[in-house]
Amino acid sequence: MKRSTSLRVDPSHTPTDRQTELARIVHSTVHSTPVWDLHTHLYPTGFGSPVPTVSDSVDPQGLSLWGIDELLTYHYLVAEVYRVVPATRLPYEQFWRMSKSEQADHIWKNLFVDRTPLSEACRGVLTTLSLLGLDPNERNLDNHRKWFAEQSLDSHIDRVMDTARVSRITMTNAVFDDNERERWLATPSAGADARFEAVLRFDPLLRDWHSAGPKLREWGYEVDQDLDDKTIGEIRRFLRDWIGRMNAIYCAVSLPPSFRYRGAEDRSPGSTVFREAVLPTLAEAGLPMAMMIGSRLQVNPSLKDGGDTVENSDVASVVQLCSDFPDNRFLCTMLARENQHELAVAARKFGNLMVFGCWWFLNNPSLVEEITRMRLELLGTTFVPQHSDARVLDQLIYKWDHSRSIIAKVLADKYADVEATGRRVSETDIQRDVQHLLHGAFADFLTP
Ligand code: RAT
Ligand code: ZN
Repeated sequence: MKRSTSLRVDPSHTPTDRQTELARIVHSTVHSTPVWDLHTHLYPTGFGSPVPTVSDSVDPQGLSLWGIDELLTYHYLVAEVYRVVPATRLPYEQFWRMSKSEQADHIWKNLFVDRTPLSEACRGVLTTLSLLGLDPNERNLDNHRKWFAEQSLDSHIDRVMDTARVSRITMTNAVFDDNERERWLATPSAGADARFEAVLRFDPLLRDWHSAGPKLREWGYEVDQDLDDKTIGEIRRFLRDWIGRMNAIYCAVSLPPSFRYRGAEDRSPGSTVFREAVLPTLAEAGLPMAMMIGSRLQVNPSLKDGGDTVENSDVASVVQLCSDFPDNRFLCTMLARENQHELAVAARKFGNLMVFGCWWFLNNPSLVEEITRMRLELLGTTFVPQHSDARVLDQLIYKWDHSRSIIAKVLADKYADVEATGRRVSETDIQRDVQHLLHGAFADFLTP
């Protein structure tokens, strides 16, 4: 049988005209297709903002972060500036006593002016400024500050979502955080913004029942430390109340590398709460459970949010949960590079497992490329390639711009491989696949 050879990969690696054309279509489709960002730490205006502007009132404890000073004091950059100006020269307590603007000036000078901003977190600030029409070559922050102060948060949210082509932002709503919980109670409509969706996050419930229990009691739930039937019922009521109050689209926890789930005999408090209270409540509500596994907290507490690290986790526990709870759906991301292959293989075995994102220390171009390529090879388009984890609104711009370029690069290679077999890939095929990766896989998993 005669086969077309025109699309076979050129051994000299010079792309054929068709490969160049394919890459062009894929890049433009990936960059223009709206994405549903399934995990961020962003908030609508209803949660207040500490960022001063000419039009918004300042709420010093407000949760909605944006603007140049917040971009530069992102915890990824605080950790990086301590690589070049160590604590022996600037003690941590002194840094934390500085105003936000002084911290930002310190980071700008040391990472962006005195050195080439090569790291991914530094490059992200440059991309963000550039795509907002600001000059990334400024020696000081005066002009950037002036520009941000002239914006209003509400319209800036629209501008950023438009620039990043983010159609929906998923929040992380930590019910054990007093500042956040009290805002939901005081202003039940705080989360009511069509651009945002809520997620009920309750790490202490699974990580530290001994501190979570007394909190629940304080909030009016009749729980006992020893997890009797009545206590399980009360934890379920607590979850139902907060799912309803937030109108949460899923529930989430971050779990340590040491997290293990060993089935029905596993009587540890965390596993008992998970098995008997959390998962039945979620199955009943029809909501997925997101597990972000692998961050070891506070190995250097002086860095605050930047003080956590990564360690290998246990994919077997995820497999056990997916197998033991077929009526539950699990979203899962893991922090260690070493866990990625095993997790993708687990997703081949369980339809109730959706792998998502290249989380935190994995959100670097080299690792996003490797992980996305491997996932496409094992899972086709049945995974969510990325989430932003943005803590500062403007970060949506760079996190999505950088991730989209890599997703497009990997997809273009994969389409070329498909075409090398003689099978044609149409523009409609590409649009359907990209829409699925950036929106549909998650949306379908929410409402199967
Ligand atoms: O990526 C981050 O900013 C981390 O500090 C965490 O917030 C992590 O993403 C989490 O959700 O726990
Ligand atoms: Zn996060």
